[in-house]
Amino acid sequence: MTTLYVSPGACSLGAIVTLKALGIPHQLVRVALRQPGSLIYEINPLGRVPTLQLDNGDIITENAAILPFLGDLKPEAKLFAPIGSLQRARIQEWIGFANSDLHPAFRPVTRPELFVDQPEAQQQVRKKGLERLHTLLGHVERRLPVGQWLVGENFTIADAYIGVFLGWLPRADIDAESKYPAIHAYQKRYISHPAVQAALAAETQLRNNDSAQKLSA
Ligand SMILES: N[C@@H](CCC(=O)N[C@@H](CS)C(=O)NCC(=O)O)C(=O)O
Repeated sequence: MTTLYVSPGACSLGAIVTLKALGIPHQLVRVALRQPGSLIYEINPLGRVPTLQLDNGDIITENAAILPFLGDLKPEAKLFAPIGSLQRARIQEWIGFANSDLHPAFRPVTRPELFVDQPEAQQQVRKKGLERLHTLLGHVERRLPVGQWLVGENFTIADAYIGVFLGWLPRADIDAESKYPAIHAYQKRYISHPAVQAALAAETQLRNNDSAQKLSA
């Protein structure tokens, strides 16, 4: 069975949402991050989630590869778009932005110790990181279509992915409701989407039950 290695609360949520939206039978395996000896290092040398393992044992890493791969398995679900279409380019545009800009922009804010040792220097890194995060969020805020998903009327893999990070604003002490109304409204729609609900429920199950490291669906 297709296996997705995940960690509740991490960016693997976007891949779980995609599996749920596509209705692909799968198994979720919860792994510990940044812990020597964790199973994830046997599957992905970088020790990162999401990591997808196909029935034949092949491994795919990186959201930017996993999400389009899954989307293409079921074109009729319209989570991705046909080769050569502008819509496909738009979806990839958002995925590139999430992967290269939005996701990494959280690190200096939430984990400044990755960059510098001194506490005062960490505060400075956090401050500069927050400025950059706000610049990127301002871009998202201006580009979010009202009452629609990111690329038209269909919920796509771009939504599955970006929605994860827009849900992380409280981690950076950013109040979306007062500062980014379009993001706030979008996030409410994202959370209500049935696939997101199913993915969050699965994460809760994995979190709550120590023995349920694996979950099949
Ligand atoms: N560009 C990668 C980033 C994956 C990534 O950094 N995942 C984090 C969780 S959000 C992780 O596994 N961190 C553990 C580590 O870096 O050791 C992707 O989008 O798949």
